[in-house]
Amino acid sequence: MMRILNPLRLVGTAALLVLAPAVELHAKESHARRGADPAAVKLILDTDMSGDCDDAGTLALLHALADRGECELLATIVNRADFTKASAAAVDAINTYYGRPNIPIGTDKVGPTALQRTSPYAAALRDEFPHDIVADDQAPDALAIYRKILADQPDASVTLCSVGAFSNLAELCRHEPELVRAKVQRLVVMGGEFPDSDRRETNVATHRDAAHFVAEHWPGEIIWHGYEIGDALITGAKLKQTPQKNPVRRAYELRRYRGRPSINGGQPSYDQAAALYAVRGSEPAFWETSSGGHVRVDAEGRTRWSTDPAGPHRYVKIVGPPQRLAAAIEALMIEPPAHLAKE
Ligand SMILES: [Ca+2]
Repeated sequence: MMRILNPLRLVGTAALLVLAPAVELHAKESHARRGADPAAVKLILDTDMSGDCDDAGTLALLHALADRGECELLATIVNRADFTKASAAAVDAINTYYGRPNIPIGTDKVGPTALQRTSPYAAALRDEFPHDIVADDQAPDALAIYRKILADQPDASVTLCSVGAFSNLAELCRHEPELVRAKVQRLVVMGGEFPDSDRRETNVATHRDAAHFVAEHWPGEIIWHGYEIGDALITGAKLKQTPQKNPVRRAYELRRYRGRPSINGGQPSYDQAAALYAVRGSEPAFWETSSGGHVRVDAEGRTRWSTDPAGPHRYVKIVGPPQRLAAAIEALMIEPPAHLAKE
């Protein structure tokens, strides 16, 4: 599978880092469980921890990858804060369960413009599990956290993974384009549907203007994971094997999918797919990544793909049976936190 390159970023020393071969991503897997790996992917997750519980499953997956030394969670940023104002608390509860209670958390203050709702699980995670962060509207600002975290990192070293609305990314892109250009190696987003779509995918439609702005102005590479990827990946039922004190399990108990709790049979893994790709890259066993192009967001919130070899965008397709990829994702979602295994 070809390595994804963005010509916009092939400048100065950054080019050497961007050109690191994809095979190195696989080498990281052989380093699994050796502890902190200096080559770990430096990751910031931007999540709408409120509606679908795949955000909770995604954070579980990322903590498992962090436990394996494959990634370092620099920050967990919240977008699309819900009416319970408990999204940051839900994130903090999961981070705390996995032994990382001090990962910086920021929340969006320039939020979505549509499809607001009340989370079926965020308030429960806030009320039932240890955490120490305040309500979403009182929590640190997402843009301030982005500024601080990115400024502290080496050039071209940070991967961003967005699995919700584009609100924070648009603010970052609007106010700090040079910081993004300098520090961000890659942006992986869950959003849209590819190559063609006749419907409005939620992450795009929730804040259409933000998604449009990011698609037009993001100063670097974007890998798009469309709706159709995660829709084929059913996970979550095996969370029943994890302890009751696992807040991710609780989220899957409370969020309903097709008239039943998500934990009873699982539900799609839109966000886990993007996060796995963000950390491990385009593993040939699982992914095919398109050639370059442009994603455009139309006035209705639909995504449109156009091929352009010099374009900064690519989209992803699943290779092989989705069940195989789903099994790999679910295994990471239920992996016991390393700090508890030592007890
Ligand atoms: Ca999400």
